[in-house]
Amino acid sequence: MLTLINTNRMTPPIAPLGVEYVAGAARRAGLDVDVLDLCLADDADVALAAHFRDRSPLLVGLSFRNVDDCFWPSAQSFVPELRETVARLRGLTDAAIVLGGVGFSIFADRLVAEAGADFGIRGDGERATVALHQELAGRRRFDRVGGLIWREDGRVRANAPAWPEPLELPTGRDAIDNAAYFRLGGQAGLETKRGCDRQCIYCADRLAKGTSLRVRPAGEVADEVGSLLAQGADVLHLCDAEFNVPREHALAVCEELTRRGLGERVRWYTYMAVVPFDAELAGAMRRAGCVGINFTSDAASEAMLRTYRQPHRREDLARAVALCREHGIAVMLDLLLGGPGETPETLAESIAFFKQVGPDCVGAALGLRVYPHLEAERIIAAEGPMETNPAIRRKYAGPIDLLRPTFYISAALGEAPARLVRDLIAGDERFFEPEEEAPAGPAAAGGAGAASGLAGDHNYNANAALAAGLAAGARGAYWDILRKLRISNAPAPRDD
Ligand code: B12
Repeated sequence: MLTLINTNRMTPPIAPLGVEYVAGAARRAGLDVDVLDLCLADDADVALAAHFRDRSPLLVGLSFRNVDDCFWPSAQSFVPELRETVARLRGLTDAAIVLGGVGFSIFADRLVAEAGADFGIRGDGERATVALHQELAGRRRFDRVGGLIWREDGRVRANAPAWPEPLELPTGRDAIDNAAYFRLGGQAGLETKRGCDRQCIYCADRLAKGTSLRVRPAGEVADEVGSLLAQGADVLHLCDAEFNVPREHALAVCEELTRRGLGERVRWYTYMAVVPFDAELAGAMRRAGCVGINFTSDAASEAMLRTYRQPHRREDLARAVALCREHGIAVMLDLLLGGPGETPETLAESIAFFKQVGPDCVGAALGLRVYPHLEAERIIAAEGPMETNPAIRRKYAGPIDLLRPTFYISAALGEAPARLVRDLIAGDERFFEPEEEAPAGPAAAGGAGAASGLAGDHNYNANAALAAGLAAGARGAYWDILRKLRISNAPAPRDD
């Protein structure tokens, strides 16, 4: 028997897609699976106690999606909560405890010990969880479980990450309450593939999903859209890192959705790379139901695009926005400001260009979340010890610990970089602006457990404006809901 627990209680609630795929695969393999969804529980402790009162599973799996909210200066970490949940579970069950999830996989080597779990699975959970359950019930040959991290003879052992190919996932979507998530969170997620072969220096996707592109058959994706529709979820958000990588797969998925008439029955949003994108793909996406694209655009300064290792140039950005306009697709551009080498001049160049190309909105994120094992970490480390690097922003003292929210904002932007960015945005309503640090300094910024309530930014963690929009019936990608709220001038709390 297996119990899977969703530990992500962030609001607005996002359905635990990983839990659903793992539960579906485990049931298909014949396991008796319970799902305990702490996000939908009023009181997590009460729900945990009630669940284990009359159940004794062999294995309990905890899904850990967000290590933190990835936003400076909010910088809220969820590791303490995870640690507490594991400790509480120890008092409720003798079952072995395994951790998994995208956030877990980024820091897999640290988190098993840090949270006090028995096992962790880095990468895909579908086959590995079933394999671990089998080994626990049988010969305990843990070296046969993909992605497993465990302790043996006093040392930590780790198998290669679980990134199996070909990718084949359950499509029934019946392990969690998708209707409730749709009502409360305004969208349903699904994946068309896993992995990304881009070289972006800051992106943690390669740590969790690998760099090989593992695509799902288009028919399988369409079956899954059908399952979600049957539950009333007709607004979707793809959970691929970049839908258009590889382009031919994106096209095949769109053609299959259109062929089945699903394009007229669902609306969907996606993340995309700026290239490859062309009229054929834009048209196919629109026919298949796509209504909004959030581009990983990063910058318009050629120097910064090169630093981030983006393959697109600024002209590609302008073309991407124009294509969206021509095909009736809403467009959000993400700016990643403050990376290594950013200066007031490159900042001004990017912001001016983003204004000029005419997107529906722009997410002006300031500060790179520094992750271990990525190129950005190496570049930053080459500047000297991070402890004394003035570009490092954090809310903790002592040695650098990348498991705790640690950000980089180029020192060339001075003492008040968010002010600089906001001055350059100059009140352009299409921009989600970065928040300024509290005047008392980093230690006080945001406060413990602080989250965003401002209509001005796009931190979706406890975002009050977004919550109000969803409660009023808004559906869609959060940036699209927030921008429409601004356009309609709905009352949105703003205390900046
Ligand atoms: C799409 C997406 C979004 C969409 C979600 C849309 C939707 N309806 O689902 C939106 C835009 C809403 C969003 C919001 C946020 N996101 Co987001 N998002 C993603 C993205 C691209 C996909 C997530 C996903 O569903 N993946 C597909 C599922 C199936 O994969 P999975 O969860 O990893 O599950 C697999 C394995 O991990 C494992 N597994 C999962 N659970 C378990 C459990 C056990 C026991 C085991 C063994 C295995 C296991 O098996 C699963 C199947 O193989 C990821 C990056 C990525 N590629 O995953 C970022 C990502 C998860 N998001 C991230 C962040 C920071 C956020 C926000 C906090 C941003 C913010 N401040 O507003 C919010 C949080 C919202 C919330 N309430 O939780 C970060 C987290 C990084 C970190 N430091 O923790 C990521 C990793 C992006 C990044 N690289 O920075 N997000």
